[in-house]
Amino acid sequence: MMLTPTVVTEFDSQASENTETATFGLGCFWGPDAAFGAVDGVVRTRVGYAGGTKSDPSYEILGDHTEVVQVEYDLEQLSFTDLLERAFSEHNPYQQPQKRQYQNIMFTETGDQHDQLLAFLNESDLDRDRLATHLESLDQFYLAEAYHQKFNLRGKRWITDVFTEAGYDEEAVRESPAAAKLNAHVAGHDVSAPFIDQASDPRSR
Ligand code: MHO
Repeated sequence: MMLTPTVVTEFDSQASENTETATFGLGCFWGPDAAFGAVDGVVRTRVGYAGGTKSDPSYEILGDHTEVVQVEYDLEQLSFTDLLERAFSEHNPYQQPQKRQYQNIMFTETGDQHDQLLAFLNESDLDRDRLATHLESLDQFYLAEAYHQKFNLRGKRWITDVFTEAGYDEEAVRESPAAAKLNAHVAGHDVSAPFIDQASDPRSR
């Protein structure tokens, strides 16, 4: 299936509405944005800042916040525990980067997520005494600037032109399930979506 404006809008209109969000700090947020976008059952991704006290942080004036990815997932296809497994495979839980900007933090947003986190830690073979990853409850998530969202799509005109033609503005691309899959695909992740086979740069065909 070719990547066309119609394919994109149809894919997006079929996205599950039975979703919840999960938020993780895993270093520079461009990477986990793409890694989680690849996961079946992940409907949307967005990047932002959390974990600090400064109000309205920005990339330039981050204050005490950390870069985070917010993952919106289909509750029929994925559990918070599934995402935790993925998040722990995306970082070294026994080390923290020096910069607060890049801390590894597993946030929980609900009591149920907190219960799943405790169960996950109990059942995993992680050495709790050496665990450096922070466990926090999410206070507030601040969206990052548009130019950080779906960063791997930046400059990929053969993709972004399709969204423009479909009438998407930057915010709509950020919220697009198709864009999350394409962002993961161009970052090199295995993605299953009907338009992915054909989604290659025309210059490399
Ligand atoms: N400035 C670094 C990290 C960016 S990330 C959004 C880089 O260009 O790789 O913090």
